[in-house]
Amino acid sequence: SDGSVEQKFSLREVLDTFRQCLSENKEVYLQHYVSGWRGLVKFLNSLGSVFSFISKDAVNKIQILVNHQNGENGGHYITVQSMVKYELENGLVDLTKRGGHPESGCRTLLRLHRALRWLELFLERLRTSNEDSKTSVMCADAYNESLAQHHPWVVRKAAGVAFCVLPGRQAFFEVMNVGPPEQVVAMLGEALPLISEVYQITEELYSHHNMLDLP
Ligand code: 1Q0
Repeated sequence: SDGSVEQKFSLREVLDTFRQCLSENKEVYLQHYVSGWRGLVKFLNSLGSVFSFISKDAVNKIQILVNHQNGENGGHYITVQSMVKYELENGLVDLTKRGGHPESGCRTLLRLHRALRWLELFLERLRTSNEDSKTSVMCADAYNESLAQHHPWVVRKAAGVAFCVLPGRQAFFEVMNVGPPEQVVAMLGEALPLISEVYQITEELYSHHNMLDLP
């Protein structure tokens, strides 16, 4: 390696942050969750300005969570579990309509959580794709199956336009910065169960607290 790799996106790094996300008793560390998203945003930014309306929203949500972590109650924002407990017990979550807590950790994380499902579906498609597969189609299919259900028409339209200018499969694999396609596929095979587990744990927690539709 040539010393410049640190600044570049690396799928391996993102994989590592999602690995670090899970504590021994299967709680999700907020700090690593946020780092994982930072890495993905770095990747998204490298794809060009068409994607900036997406990365801006992601960065905004990341920042809200970081502010909670650095705030005076930051001690409660160590894991997703402790955050949920703290915000619910203290009435810090708008449960049915937007009101006094438009930037709760719970509603903010829920948006990233839904996007994580998109990521899981997209990466699984990439993993099992062949040379002729189109990234735009894989991305759109994954989106329609997940995030799109939570987005209004105008956002779905804009997302559809952005997907059309995604680089092809080979270029995509190259920016992942892992090595030849076989290695990318292997790395995806390793990353997916971790992403999936983080997703499942969060999904169950939110479902348990009836928080899957936070406004
Ligand atoms: C590679 C192409 C990336 C495509 C990302 C798909 C997601 C499209 C989402 C478009 C919507 C963004 C505009 C804002 C929407 C918000 O209204 C919405 C709801 O929030 P709120 O406050 O209004 O209730 N926000 C969201 O739904 C959050 C969306 C976050 C998306 C974060 C995407 C980060 C991108 C990652 C690129 C990953 C590349 C994967 C391959 C790399 C291999 C590991």
